[in-house]
Amino acid sequence: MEHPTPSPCRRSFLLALGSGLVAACRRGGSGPPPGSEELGPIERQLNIYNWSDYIAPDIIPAFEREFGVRVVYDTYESAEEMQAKLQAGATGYDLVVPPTDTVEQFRATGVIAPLSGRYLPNRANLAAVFRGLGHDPEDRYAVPWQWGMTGIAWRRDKIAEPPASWGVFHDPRYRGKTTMLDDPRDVIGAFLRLRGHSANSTDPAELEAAFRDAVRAKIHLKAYLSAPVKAQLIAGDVWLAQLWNGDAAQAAREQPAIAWTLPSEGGTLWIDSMVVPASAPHPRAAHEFINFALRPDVGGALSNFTGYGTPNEAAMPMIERPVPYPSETELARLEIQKDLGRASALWDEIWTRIKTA
Ligand code: N2P
Repeated sequence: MEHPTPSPCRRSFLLALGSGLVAACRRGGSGPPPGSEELGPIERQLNIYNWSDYIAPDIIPAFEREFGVRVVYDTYESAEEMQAKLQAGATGYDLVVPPTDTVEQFRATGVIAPLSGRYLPNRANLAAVFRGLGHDPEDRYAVPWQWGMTGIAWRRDKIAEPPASWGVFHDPRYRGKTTMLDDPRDVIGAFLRLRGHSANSTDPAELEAAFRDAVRAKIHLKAYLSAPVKAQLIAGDVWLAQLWNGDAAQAAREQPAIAWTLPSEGGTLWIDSMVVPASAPHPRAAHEFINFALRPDVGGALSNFTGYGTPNEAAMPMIERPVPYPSETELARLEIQKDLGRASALWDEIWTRIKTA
C-alpha cells in the first residue's frame, strides 16, 4: 500500500464522509423509530448476498454453529448486478451489502426495511465516524461492513514508477496490460476526476468528456474486470488495474510485486453496509448476523482477510495490518459516491455507449 505515514484524522474523516451525503439524507425520516419493532424467534436459515472475496472463511461456519442457522451465501461482482436483482422484487435475500449510493436508492424505493435496534447492541463497537452518515443519518437502515478506496493496483516489477494519474490508462506502453473496474461509477468517475470534475457529476458536458476519455482508454484495456482481476495481476497478465485497496492487498499476499496507489486527481472513498430487504424471509436471523459481525473478534477476522478498513473500533486491536484512516492529503482527494437521482439515466446511457464502443 502507498500509505507511508498514516495520520489518523477522525474529524476530517467524518467531514469527508458526511459532506457529500447530506443532501440525500433530508429525504429520509418517516417510519417507526429505531428499535421499536419486535421480531419473531430466530429462523433456521439466512440468505446472504455479498460482494465476492468480501468475508473471511471462518465467519459463516462460526455463525451457523453458534446460532443453529443454515446460511446460504451468494455473491455478486458488481453493484449493477446486485441492484438489478434487488430492484426486480423479492429475491429471498435476508442481508445485502450495498455501497452508500445504493443504500440511498434502496431507501427511496422501499427495497430495504428499517432495522430493529434492540437486536443490535454491538453497534456500540462502531467508531463514531461511521455513525449518522449522510446515506443513513439516523442509523436506521444500514450497518457499515467495510470501507475502502478506489485507486490503481500495479505491478512494481513491470512498471518503473507508481501510476500518478488516471491518465495512465491512456498510455500506449501498457496496451493490453490494463483493466478497469466493471462499474460505471468507477470508470466514468475516474475520468471525471482526471479533468478535475466531481465523480458525482451530473453535468452533460463533463460526462460527455468522460465518455470520450473512457473510450480512449478502452482501446488499451484487456477488459472491464472487478474482483476477478486479482488472478491476472498475480499471473502478470495485467500490470495496471483500476481496483479497490483491499482486493489489491489480497492479491499482494500472493504476489508481493503488487502495489496500490491513489492517483493525484483522487478517487472514491466508499463504505459498504449491511441492509435487510423489506421482503427478507428471515429478518431475525439477519439481525443476529449483523450483531455477530459487529463483535470485535469477528470484525478483526473480517478485515484481516479482506484487507479493507473496519468501521469497528473494538476490532482494531485484532487487525494485523489495519488500514489507517486516510491522511489529510488523501482525504482532500477522496469523494463519496452519492445517489445520482435523475441523472442516473444519463450515466446508464453513457455506460452502455462505452461498453458498446
Ligand atoms: C469486494 C470488494 C467490494 C468493494 N471484493 C466495492 N465497494
